[in-house]
Amino acid sequence: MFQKLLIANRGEIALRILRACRELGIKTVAVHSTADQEAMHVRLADESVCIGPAPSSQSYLSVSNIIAAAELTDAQAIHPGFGFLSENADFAKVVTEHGMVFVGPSPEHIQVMGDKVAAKKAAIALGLKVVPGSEGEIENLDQARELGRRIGYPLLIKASAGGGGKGMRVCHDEVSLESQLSWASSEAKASFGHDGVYIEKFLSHPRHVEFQVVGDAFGHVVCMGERDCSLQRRHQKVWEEAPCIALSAQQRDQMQNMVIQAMTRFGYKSVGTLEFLYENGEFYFIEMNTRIQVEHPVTEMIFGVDLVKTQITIAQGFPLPFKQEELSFKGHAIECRINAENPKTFAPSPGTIQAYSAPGGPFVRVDSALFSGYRIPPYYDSLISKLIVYGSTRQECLARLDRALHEYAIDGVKTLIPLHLSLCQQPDIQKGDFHIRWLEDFLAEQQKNES
Ligand code: MV4
Repeated sequence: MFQKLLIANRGEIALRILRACRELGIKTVAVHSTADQEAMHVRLADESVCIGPAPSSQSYLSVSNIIAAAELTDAQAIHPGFGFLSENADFAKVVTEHGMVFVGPSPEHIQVMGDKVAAKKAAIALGLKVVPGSEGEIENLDQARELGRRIGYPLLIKASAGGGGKGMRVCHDEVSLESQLSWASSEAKASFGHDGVYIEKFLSHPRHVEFQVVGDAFGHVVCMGERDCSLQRRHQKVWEEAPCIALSAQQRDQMQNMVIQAMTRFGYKSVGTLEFLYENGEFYFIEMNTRIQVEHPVTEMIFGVDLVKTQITIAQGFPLPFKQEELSFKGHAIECRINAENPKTFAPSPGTIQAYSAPGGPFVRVDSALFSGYRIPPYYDSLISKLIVYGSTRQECLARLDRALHEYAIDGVKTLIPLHLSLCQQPDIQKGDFHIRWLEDFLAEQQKNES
């Protein structure tokens, strides 16, 4: 059992972890930059340590400062949250080498899934279907040409070191293949310091569907269904749902069994998410995230499971507290990401919260570290709150979401609340009829109508 855990993060996820620890009887250490002196996670933790100046490179990303803070406070474990050091295999290794527990998977599992080509190869070896494409990195133009003739255009060129959409390039015909390849390769070199690229068949209007898995140290793996995260802008998710209404119970069952089998073979331990593109009734694995994700609450709501507590107890060496047969979901949940941003331009809007009043009532959850008078620093991610709403049906969930958004008052900064309110009114959203391009198309259409 851990007596004390250090939270190597900030904002709402630091609070989320802190709450899980409190319920488990684990003392918490918050770390913070000088810009976060007044932050809620610092106030609520049992202890706190300042780990450096405002820029995250010198604080939340500083491995040595975080390790020093953990040693200073005698923490036995470090929870990385998401972002920052959460998918840094070296950090996970260093934590272990200092005799502490990293609350996450092994460095080896993080490493494999962090390299997109290695991840795809691993997925194939584990029996998952992937998007047709090159087996590894592209060696030369002839190889790319041959692939294009075999699988057909359009193609998508992706950076092996990429992820999150950086260094991707669509290629519509063989004529432009050479130039697109060199574009993608230089972009990859510039962004990631590695110019390797691989090629896939380009799927034009898929949904982004991701499956939540949890594995323990005893070789048991469970799957808690899926989330539909298609509504995103520039690879930033904006709205997430569980379940994905496009799936039949049979399809879900089949996919769950596939990912359970794959992750059991992989020996995966901790929470994780397998991302798929879903088009024309088929799933194609694209990436795996080896961390707790921003949108985990929608799964918690429909399964009635605390994923963060489960993640921590597994890291402590306890077995999974449930079998797959004991898991089932009910109803529907939606999460809206509320960023401190202009809802039309998405320009960041840091500043002071002049007045704050969160929505309430049945089946409404707000994961946020905001309070009245809080100053949102300009240094970090603009996510300031997640509004998560549950309904026994999707329709009820949407009506509740709309009323909760109307209740939510955040004065002093611009937020995405007006965007979410308008999304609630869109017929496509009400029908659940969308894909990964939908939101950007909608925003472009809105702009056109305004000018
Ligand atoms: C794709 C794709 C279409 N076809 N792969 C975006 C980032 C990375 N996670 C993979 N991504 C995509 N891969 C093929 N073969 C479209 C995307 C994509 C996307 C994927 C998930 C969620 C949002 C997206 C937005 C644009 C493009």
